[in-house]
Amino acid sequence: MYDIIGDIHGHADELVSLLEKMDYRETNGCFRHENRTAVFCGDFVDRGPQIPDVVRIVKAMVENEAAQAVMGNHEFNALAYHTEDPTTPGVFLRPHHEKNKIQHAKTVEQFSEADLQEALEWFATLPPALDMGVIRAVHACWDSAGIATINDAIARYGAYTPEFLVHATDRLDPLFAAVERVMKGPELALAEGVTVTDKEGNARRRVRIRWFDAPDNYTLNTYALPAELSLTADRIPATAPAVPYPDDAPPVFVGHYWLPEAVPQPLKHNVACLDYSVAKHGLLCAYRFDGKAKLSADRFVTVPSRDRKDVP
Ligand SMILES: [Mn+2]
Repeated sequence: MYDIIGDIHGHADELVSLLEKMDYRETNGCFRHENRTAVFCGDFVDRGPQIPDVVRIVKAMVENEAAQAVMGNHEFNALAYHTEDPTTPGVFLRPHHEKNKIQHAKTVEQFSEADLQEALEWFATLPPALDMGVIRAVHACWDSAGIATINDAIARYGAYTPEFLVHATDRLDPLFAAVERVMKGPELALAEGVTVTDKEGNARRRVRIRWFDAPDNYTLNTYALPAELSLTADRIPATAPAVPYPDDAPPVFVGHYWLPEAVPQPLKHNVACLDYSVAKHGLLCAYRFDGKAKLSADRFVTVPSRDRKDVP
């Protein structure tokens, strides 16, 4: 059976606490459980204080078959950030402008150049999604067409090579849209002049959405994920980029959404997000899958962020 783990973002102490809480033990440099497998939903790097430690722990678990992992948008961004545009020397496929530099700064600071290179090589082996039959895992959105597009490109270019990354960062290329949807999730454009503030303090003109539900029973403020109470309760345009997740499909686990709640619960009976904002005074979160297709709030396990203000 599987223990699925959300965004870690360089919080290695919390990761070790969570693994130990679930009875994983470290032997020969690798955490493992005698009869369970960990599944990581991506976003190992950026933001936190112990990024190389997180990468070392997760990579050892994956390489020793104690865990599986999918790529998060932060690993994808790191690959593009460190890959030069083959046609324009000195220019990188993810531009080195201020916002991107700040988002990735802690990773660059904490790794030696050689260790960063090794980490990037490992990121390039991570699949965009995992389908184990009984469960599925993806960083942001289970978009079957997008996942197929990415897997086809991996087969064609041989992993996330510079050639793959050139196409994946070209806004006019179908691979760009596929990566956006699968690793970053579909987003809904807000009306002219309306913005929301994200966790990094950036004003955004688009919101992340409950892609797994059709928008019919929601209004704009509740269709946003997490809910954005600053938005109006307007109807949602029928063109909203939903990817409704079938009621009879196996449970799918995602990270990515920075959920603020203190008590995790499934987003619906077969969809759960495991990102409870450990990088912003929240929780590191896992789901202990017990074989039941209907997800349940009592299967979540959490560890508070060490920098939580309300915990001594
Ligand atoms: Mn994240």
